[in-house]
Amino acid sequence: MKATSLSLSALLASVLFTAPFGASAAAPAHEEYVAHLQSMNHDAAGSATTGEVRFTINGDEVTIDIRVHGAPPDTVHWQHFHGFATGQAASCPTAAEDINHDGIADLIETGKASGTTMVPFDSEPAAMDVAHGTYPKADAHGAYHYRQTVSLKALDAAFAKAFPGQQLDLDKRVVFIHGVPAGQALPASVASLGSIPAQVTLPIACGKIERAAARPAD
Ligand SMILES: [Cu+2]
Repeated sequence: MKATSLSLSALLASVLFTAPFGASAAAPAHEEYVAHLQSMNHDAAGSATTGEVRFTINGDEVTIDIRVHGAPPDTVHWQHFHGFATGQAASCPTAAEDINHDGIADLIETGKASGTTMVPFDSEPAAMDVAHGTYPKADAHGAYHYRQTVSLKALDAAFAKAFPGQQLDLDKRVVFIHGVPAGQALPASVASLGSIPAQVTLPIACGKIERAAARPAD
């Protein structure tokens, strides 16, 4: 009787100790990336926008979590990652990007350092419809919290279709937050994309995406 219960507990112990290792060998990838948002163009925006972006990849799921503070209040904020479709790593713009010296680094001027608009953080990132997406709106205090979980496979496929031969390569991208109120006066020299008002595309914060130490899964 005693021998049986001992061998049973030995068996249980061996199952308990080996199972987690066996499970983790077969477990899907877990990766985290983070970007700390620094304000841009704060004189034109009338506020200093800061925040944090976190990407958590668990197998086929990628969760994008964006917390923003100090943005122009009661305003919709376009947000995307920008980058180069050439393999070059993007960086956040500096004062040197204000090519026409109007005191503002507009969206077009940021292209040299940060590349082009790539993936929108709207209600449907994998649809990659930058100009027609539904983006978050800051509250009366200029804060918002955006969180979306999307299929990594779907996002990869949409990205490869839009940028042939390129991969998401998060650690080569930067996150941009855009937008000041529609009625806000901006110099005529502030350029935008096509017919989209400069108030919509004005960059107000940027953060470089970096690989972060993965937190243990719960
Ligand atoms: Cu953008």
